Amino acid sequence: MLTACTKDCPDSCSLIITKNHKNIKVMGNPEHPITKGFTCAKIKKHINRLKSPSRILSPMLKSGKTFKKISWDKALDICSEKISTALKDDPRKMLHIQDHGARGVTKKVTDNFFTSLGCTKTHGSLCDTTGIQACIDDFGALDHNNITDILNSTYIVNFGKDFSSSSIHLSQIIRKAREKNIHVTSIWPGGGDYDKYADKLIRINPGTDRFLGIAIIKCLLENNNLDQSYIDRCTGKDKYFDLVNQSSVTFLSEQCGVSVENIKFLAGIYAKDKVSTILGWGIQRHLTGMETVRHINALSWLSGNVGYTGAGVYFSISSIRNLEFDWIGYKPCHSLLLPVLADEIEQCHPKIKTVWINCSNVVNQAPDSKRLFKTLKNIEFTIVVDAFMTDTAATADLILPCALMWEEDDVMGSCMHDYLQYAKKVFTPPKGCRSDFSIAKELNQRLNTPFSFPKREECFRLSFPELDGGVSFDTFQEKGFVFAGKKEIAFGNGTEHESGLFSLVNTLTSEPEKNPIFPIRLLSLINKDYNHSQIMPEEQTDLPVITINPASLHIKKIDFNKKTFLVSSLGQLEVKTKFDKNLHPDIIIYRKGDWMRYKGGINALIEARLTDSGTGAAYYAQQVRLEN
Ligand SMILES: Nc1nc2c(c(=O)[nH]1)N[C@H]1C(S)=C(S)[C@@H](COP(=O)(O)OP(=O)(O)OC[C@H]3O[C@@H](n4cnc5c(=O)[nH]c(N)nc54)[C@H](O)[C@@H]3O)O[C@H]1N2
Ligand SMILES: Nc1nc2c(c(=O)[nH]1)N[C@H]1C(S)=C(S)[C@@H](COP(=O)(O)OP(=O)(O)OC[C@H]3O[C@@H](n4cnc5c(=O)[nH]c(N)nc54)[C@H](O)[C@@H]3O)O[C@H]1N2
Ligand SMILES: [Mo]
Repeated sequence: MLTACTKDCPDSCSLIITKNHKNIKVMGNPEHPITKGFTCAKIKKHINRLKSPSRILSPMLKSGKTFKKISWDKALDICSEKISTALKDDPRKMLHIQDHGARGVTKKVTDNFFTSLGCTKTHGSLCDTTGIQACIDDFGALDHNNITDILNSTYIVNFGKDFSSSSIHLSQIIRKAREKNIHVTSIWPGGGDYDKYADKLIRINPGTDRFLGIAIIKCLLENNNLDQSYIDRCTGKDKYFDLVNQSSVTFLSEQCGVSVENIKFLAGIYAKDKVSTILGWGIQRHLTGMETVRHINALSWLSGNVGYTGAGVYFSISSIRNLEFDWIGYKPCHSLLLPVLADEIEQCHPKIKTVWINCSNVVNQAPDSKRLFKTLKNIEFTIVVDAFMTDTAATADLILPCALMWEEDDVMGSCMHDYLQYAKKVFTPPKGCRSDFSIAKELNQRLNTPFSFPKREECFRLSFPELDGGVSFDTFQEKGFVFAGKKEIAFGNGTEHESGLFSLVNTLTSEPEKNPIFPIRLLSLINKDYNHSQIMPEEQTDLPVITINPASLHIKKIDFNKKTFLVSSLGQLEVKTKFDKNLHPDIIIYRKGDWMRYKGGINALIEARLTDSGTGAAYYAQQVRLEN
């Protein structure tokens, strides 16, 4: 059966599921030009997730220290009573949190239902808003060339994208590019599978790519290799070139830890090649994440490597840009900043009394998990819609068990390519589990609000765009995917600012002083095998693992035969240690996603701090040490 993946991942694959007796097989759809017939590790694991013995199969109401099963009727009565009380009093006393546990049109409609109630929502994100803001400031919009246009470049420069971990379909494009003799240089702090997808690796001090960006510009300028036609189409030139002139290449090289030789090498590429510049999302999870993305955008623009085939910067695109949502309407609402949620809830006026959380394991995935856990626990009534007893579900007064991917129909786009996918329901949800959409719909009936819930298929039809060639919704549904892109090349006629000009960044923030108490930078990165925290409890039997360079001076006194603890200003976690001599000696890598309930949960050690965009979480600014 044809379906698709709705997980929070740029690849947004079209899939084929076959059932042969008890044997279920998931394959990538060979017809889909990006999926190309193969899938990733996390998709294969999803089948087990659907059948997991840990899955919650009935609504559960908190009773003393445990939960007791209750009927859906009773559960929905409680929800409507709690919510209508809050709404009558002041709708802002109810908080709705929804992230991207699963994506799609029905999730967006569900989200909008809560907005329509006038309740408090969240803004900012745990993911990508820092980089998005940088791109909007520079280019006036978030956009990039069609992803396969990378194959028309003559060189690829990759700032911190671990292709095979976060996007194996992009790694396939990179592999194809290398077969065409397009070379790749990756700039990274060490670790991961970068060596498999690069001709040259350049190790950088974590969080310092902004210095590298401006150092390359300095070399280009000295050799008269900037593109005058691009310089002419910029705003903010005086301040930017002041920054360029202020520091020497030697100083900038020291700041980022990249040799002058390698800086000149990169300048040579930007001078002579048609460059595709790829920006991983890790670079924007440092305190100066926005500035970093802006400096790399400036490098691409000023060297003339944006706006035509083979040349462009790739951060991301909006996954809903090819869907129509005008029919949904938009209502401004009171909202709290997600990356610093505990603070925001505690300081909120009016005081939050009821919370509804769906598609999010916010306690586990947002920073300062222990504090957020307590904050949510202290709220009068918390409702969590999830399929598992996550760190977030454990704060609930009422848990509603949800249907998961492939147990409901949905339609979704991608934040990397311009295809829409139809995710067809393949399995009946277990008795007792319901989709977010149907839960919200029933709640709406009980609350008797003016919000009108179209039928599921009606939502899809209303969101389906008018396409060149007139492909109908029915054809799309039958084929499982459709191309909905509007143009191949981004910024071909200048930027999307009204002036058409590129806006140059005007700051270069210094690095903070070294921290003698916590000398190691903690990079808490995604896990190849799972989407974020979507790991089943039965798989979480071992201690969390960290990776460090065996030559790091910071571990000289550690006896790895004894218990080892990762320590930050917020607490400690017992860990197992692996070694990787390619890692920057001042970093530790932790593959995030395991839960506090099972001796994991790295966000309990990470302080809630905002990046320079004011909307993103600066996870990778966290300093730590190891102890016995
Ligand atoms: N398997 C799997 N795939 C996923 C996800 C998942 O959970 N699991 N999640 C999806 C989602 S929502 C997202 S947002 C993406 C995230 O995808 P990515 O952005 O590709 O991955 P991250 O691991 O978050 O980013 C960290 C990368 O940035 C690099 N890095 C960190 N700091 C620096 C720095 O200062 N400079 C440079 N040059 N590099 C640096 C690290 O080496 C690391 O490889 O992945 C998506 N794909
Ligand atoms: N330390 C650190 N933390 C990070 C990051 C990092 O790099 N470092 N990266 C961040 C990034 S990029 C992201 S995108 C966020 C992700 O943060 P979250 O979106 O909170 O991530 P998930 O762990 O995928 O949690 C989603 C939850 O939704 C549930 N779920 C799945 N499908 C459905 C459904 O259909 N309905 C309902 N109601 N629930 C469903 C899952 O069981 C799961 O518990 O985390 C961020 N957290
Ligand atoms: Mo993300």
